[in-house]
Amino acid sequence: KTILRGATLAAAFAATLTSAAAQEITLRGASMFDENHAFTKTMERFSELVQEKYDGDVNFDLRLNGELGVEADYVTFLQQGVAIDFTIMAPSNMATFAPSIPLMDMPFLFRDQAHWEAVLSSDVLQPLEQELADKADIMVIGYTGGGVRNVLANHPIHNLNELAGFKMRVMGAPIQAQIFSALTAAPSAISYSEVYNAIQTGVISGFENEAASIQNLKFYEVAPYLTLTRHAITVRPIVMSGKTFRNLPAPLQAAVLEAGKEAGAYGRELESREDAEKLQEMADAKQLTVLEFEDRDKLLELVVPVQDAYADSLGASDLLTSIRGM
Ligand code: X1X
Repeated sequence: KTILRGATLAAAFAATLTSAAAQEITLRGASMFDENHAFTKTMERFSELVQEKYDGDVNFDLRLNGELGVEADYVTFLQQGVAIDFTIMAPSNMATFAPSIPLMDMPFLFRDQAHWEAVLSSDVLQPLEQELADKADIMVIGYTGGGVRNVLANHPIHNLNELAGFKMRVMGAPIQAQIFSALTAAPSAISYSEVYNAIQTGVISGFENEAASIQNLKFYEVAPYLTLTRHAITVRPIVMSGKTFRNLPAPLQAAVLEAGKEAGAYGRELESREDAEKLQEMADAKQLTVLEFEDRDKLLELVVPVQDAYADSLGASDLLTSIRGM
């Protein structure tokens, strides 16, 4: 007999399927991308690692290509404990449930790759994870990411003057819009699934993203100019619904936690290494024109007061100081 967990949506979209007779468990994951994207490969690695570490039967059902929606949908599913059990997602897409979590992927947080890796290998982000667990019942089981986010536009942008008034899409967390407003751009929060069409129809002139996703979803077709603002190195938690986790046998919980950490390290190495390669591939294929940005130091000056005010409003000034000091 198959038992479908969860609330209303569960009848149609069961997440963890437990066959009482066979004690067989299926964990469902979701990716907005195809099998070539680092997120998908990291979730596949996570599945393999869990199966290696756990003695019992556990199956994985990974849905690709946005079949189950985009991250803004995934966060609701995870919070409600329906449709999916785990995924990888941007903290800034979880802001509705946990206002502090976007601090970990706000633009200009990290000086460089070494700083980013030091933060992600430490437990400094634990207070933010705790808020996500308490308010959304979503657990961070590892950290991947490592893509560098740049501005992508349907026209060339070289400097601050040309960034002024740039109609761009940003992720849903208010801090994202605040930062790009401070840079004098004109940001608006638009669903990721609408970005391609919004650029094509002229509603916006571009957005900001990392190479892996620009290539995977072919955003260069509508926005072929990439300006190297290098404003963020991505932090992408591997997350699991608390409702799923609590239903797992203890040895499987242990396997999930270990596998999450290891898959995260795998994904960070993979996406960081592939980031420059993918940019080069798109440039070589003449899909993208890559432009230097002339005023990057000025960007930093404009942004720091916004970061400080945001951290202050969350009561997280000490945390921000700790991150900056690493
Ligand atoms: O901008 C977004 O919403 C997305 O950009 C990339 O595809 C990824 O970083 C993804 O996590 C999401 O944030």
